[in-house]
Amino acid sequence: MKNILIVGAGGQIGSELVPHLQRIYGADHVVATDIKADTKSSQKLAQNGIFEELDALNAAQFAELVGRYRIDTIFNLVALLSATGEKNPQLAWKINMGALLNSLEIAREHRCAVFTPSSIGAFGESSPHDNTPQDTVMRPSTIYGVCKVTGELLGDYYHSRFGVDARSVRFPGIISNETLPGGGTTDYAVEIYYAAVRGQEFVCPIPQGSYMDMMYMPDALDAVVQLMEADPAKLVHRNSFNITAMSFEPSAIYEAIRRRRPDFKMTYNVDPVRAAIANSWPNKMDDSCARAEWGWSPKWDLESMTDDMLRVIADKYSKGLI
Ligand code: AKB
Repeated sequence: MKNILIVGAGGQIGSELVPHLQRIYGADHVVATDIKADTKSSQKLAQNGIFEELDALNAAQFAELVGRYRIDTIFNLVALLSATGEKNPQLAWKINMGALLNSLEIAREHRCAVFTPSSIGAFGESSPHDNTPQDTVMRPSTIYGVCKVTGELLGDYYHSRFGVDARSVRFPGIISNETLPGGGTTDYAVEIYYAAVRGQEFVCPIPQGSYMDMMYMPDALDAVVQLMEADPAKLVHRNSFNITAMSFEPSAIYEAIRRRRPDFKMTYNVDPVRAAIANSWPNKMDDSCARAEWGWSPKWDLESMTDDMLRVIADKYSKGLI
């Protein structure tokens, strides 16, 4: 990777992936783009490096930027997440598939590599829920999942048909302290830390006992770079690799926080849409193919992540930054 373009850079993953890539490849080699230039995260990206306003559905503008900056690697992070997608499935399809198709087509024309995340959301009720295999039944019940499975197939198609170096991981819920996620089913595992630091009771929308795979952002960032730098000859799979760092259900994260903040309180007000989505997803994926093919090995678990999340968020809170 020499010159990198990130579409949808202002979101939860992009706002941390951009500085991570800048540290490794140099700020002059990373172009962050987002549909809105006036959000807090876009303004921060613009202050710290190259930023361009880009609607990923505008193929001509997208291609012009790829040509102008001599881009060789595209990171497509544009997506409506699982719960938001259910509110407007047609829009979710238009945005999620439109951004991906443009990324792959422009990559074909300009000979770029492409990273685009898939998700645990690509699985469904009929997939095995425990130790969900890399290759198994994938019949998701959400439009988000339908887009993810289609995207995985498209990535492999562009690779076999046109030689586009398309790679992807199935991300679990990503937990981070820079930019909040929005509209996902796993968002509760981020929001709970903010409530704990603010001294508020947390009302959990996910039912007790509903296990999902999760990962702390530093591991997610390492995964992306490690996969994109992996020797292609060693990749049996491409789109997309199961990766996970931990699996827990709401009472486990609540207890982890309570061990550090004994006064913290959580109650449940289950959101039926999110609950149904969570229950259709894996409890825990088998990520042995990622470990074998490109050395995936997460560093953070629930305990170390909880220490770090509470420390970082409390520090921002004490400085009035959140
Ligand atoms: C969501 O909850 O929709 C996302 C995901 C797991 O893909 N965080």
